[in-house]
Amino acid sequence: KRKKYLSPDQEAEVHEDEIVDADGAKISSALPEDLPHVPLTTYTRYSEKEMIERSAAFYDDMNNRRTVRFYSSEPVPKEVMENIIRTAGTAPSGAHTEPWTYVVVGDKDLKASVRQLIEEEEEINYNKRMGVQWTTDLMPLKTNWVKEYLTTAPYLILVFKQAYGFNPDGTKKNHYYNEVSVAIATGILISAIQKAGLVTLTSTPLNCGPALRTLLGRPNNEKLMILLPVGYPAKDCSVPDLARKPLDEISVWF
Ligand code: IYR
Repeated sequence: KRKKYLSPDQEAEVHEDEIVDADGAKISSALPEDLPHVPLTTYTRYSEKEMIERSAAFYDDMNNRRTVRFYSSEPVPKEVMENIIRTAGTAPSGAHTEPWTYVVVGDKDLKASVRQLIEEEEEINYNKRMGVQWTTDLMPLKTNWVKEYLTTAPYLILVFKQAYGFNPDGTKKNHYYNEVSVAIATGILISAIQKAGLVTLTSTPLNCGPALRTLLGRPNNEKLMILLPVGYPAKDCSVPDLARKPLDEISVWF
């Protein structure tokens, strides 16, 4: 019986090369223990001039992003949606667990079911659950419980976090930092939508998670984080006239 030190303050016991916890249960690494490390071949170094141009151009593109609540029903190529989801899947995640499931709904009837479920719940949210302060704060944005975009937008993306996963042997797999990993991935998803020339809305349907999970047949380890309609803006689309904080208000430099 010998002890294996995993980190200075954490120890586990090793029996015949198996790591076991205090109760004798086997602990297996989610990634292969002999995972090879290979040279970084995907990095591109740019000149300072190129870096300044590229970062300024990307800022410009991202600064033109607006949250959109009015959508055209014009269809979007499925291949674009696939690329957007692939891009979100490039996000970093705790111990490379990739704790996300993107449920992409293009089916008309299913979008109608999602809309019905959310509007029923949101009416209660606006009238009872959110309270006067919250609904007053939202008044300038002119939002309410009627969510036409849920049926007009060609696609809805429902982002689920996987609170935990499963190893091939059926044991539970820890998903470290799953919430922040999914938040990072959603930021990349929004950027990909902008880059593709489409618009979206980061909506957070309150109290709808479990019912939507059931409707979409997702398992218990998944929790709805955010719902994004994706498409082109409606011809007469308007947005609130908001400004963003300048650099010196969002940063401190030493
Ligand atoms: N989820 C509701 C309410 C809502 C909440 C916030 I904070 C907003 O910035 C906008 C809306 C809705 O989708 O209407």
